[in-house]
Amino acid sequence: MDTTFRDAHQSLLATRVRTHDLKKISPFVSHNFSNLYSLENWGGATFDVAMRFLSECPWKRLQELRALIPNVPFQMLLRGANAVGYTNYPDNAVFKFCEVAKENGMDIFRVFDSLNYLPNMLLGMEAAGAAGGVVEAAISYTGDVSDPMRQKYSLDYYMQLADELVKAGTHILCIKDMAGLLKPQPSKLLIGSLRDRFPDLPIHVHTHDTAGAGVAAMLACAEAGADVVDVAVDSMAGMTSQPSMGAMVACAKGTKLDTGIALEKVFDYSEYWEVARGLYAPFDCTATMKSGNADVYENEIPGGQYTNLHFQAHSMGLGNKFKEVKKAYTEANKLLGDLIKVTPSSKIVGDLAQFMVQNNLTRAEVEEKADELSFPLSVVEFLQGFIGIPHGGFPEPFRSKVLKNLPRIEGRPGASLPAMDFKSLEEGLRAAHNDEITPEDVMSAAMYPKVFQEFKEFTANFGPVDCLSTRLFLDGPKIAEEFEVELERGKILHIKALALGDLNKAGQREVFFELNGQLRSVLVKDTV
Ligand code: 3PY
Ligand code: ZN
Repeated sequence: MDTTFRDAHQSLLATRVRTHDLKKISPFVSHNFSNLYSLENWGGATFDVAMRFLSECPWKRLQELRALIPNVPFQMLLRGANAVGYTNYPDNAVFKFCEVAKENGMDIFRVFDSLNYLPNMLLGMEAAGAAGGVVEAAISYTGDVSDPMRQKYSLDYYMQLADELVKAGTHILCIKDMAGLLKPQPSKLLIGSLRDRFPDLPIHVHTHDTAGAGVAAMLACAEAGADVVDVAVDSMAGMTSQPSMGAMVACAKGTKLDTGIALEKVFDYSEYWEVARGLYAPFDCTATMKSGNADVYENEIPGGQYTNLHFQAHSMGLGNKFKEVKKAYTEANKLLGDLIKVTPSSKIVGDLAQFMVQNNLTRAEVEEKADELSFPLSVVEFLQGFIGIPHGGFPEPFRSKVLKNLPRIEGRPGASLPAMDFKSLEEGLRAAHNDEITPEDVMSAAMYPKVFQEFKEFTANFGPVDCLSTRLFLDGPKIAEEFEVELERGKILHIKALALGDLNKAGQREVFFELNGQLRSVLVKDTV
């Protein structure tokens, strides 16, 4: 599977790649990579980021890519009962979300839960299956199955969970190694055991290359019987992203694992992404992060979060604090009982780690003063049971000391949430936006009410900015620059930026430009 359109840029470029740049390379993907198992191009953080930071509609992205790539299965990441959000939604919202995603062209739903909490996973699997999607249940991997000292997440733990998911009827079984912890030895052990237990079940493995052992691990997985492994095109691979497609294709060439993919095509694909990636330089983790790091085997920070934490530490001028944050992350994880760490449980561990660094607290101090400290809300809600129950239960006496008399949720959180009323949601949206509201819009509002509202207001104000090239979108035109904007096929605006007026009392400037040869001007708020 090629993750370039989703996880690779989520992990390297803060999820900022725009539909504009995905569309440009889509015909090439369609013509040259038709024997990919699938193309991961949706879900995870892309849904939120598309609206929040790119001011574009995630559904339109899916529709446009589907039209350009009709011949490769599309794959998305569904956070189980959290759908594409950060907390549990009512069950009917998850079901409806999958239904609309399937109608818009999604094929394969990789379903995981951030605690591997089975009831949450089953809910997501049912929703994807009821929508007619291919269900890929994903076990999030942590620890090291080849290390006899790491007993909490042992081979037996994974085999038992796999039994449950197979019993529940998953079409495909995925091992989701979100932090890149699978070395060749545990890969052989885990995938080999799954292969023996389920000879006919398709097995798919996901990893990140944070330590630099990704290609070796994926080769070991393939040799042990995995059917599909995840890679990203070379110029979008490595470090916290997936291992390199070119390296995998080359290593498998001429062996029984030969992919049949032409390396020259991978090089051309990579060349496109090398240039496109340059457009996103302000968001590129390589601005500060220069190499992979094997310390991930200790802190177990997922790929996307690793770059996020690194970026945060550096942007606060605390570059040297990153090491401290990583150490605190390891300690925070132990405090919380050694969790599976992936969105959103990874954010909870990260929040606790930052709290410890900011307040200069050790693990022993946090444990001792737990009843006096004012913990981040995410930590408190986790202990209340808002995202489910972790393997082995909640850590005691830590939980009781933090929660005191706060209520605790028993069992699956979504089961006690009232169903979402889509009809009244739609009516409210129609009234608020004086606009045609689609079933896709209703789902965007169901997932992210405030973000959707701001996205609609932005679009009403500024028009469809997804038509702009990425440089124009991020930087704006230079004075005297001429450019074209294609609103729809054949409907092209020719624009020339002419001059900027003085700042007025309202903080605005008059912007002069030519539009299809006519002189025009608009007042624009100067936010710089
Ligand atoms: C996400 O949930 O977005 C992830 O990529 C988890 O690995
Ligand atoms: Zn991932």
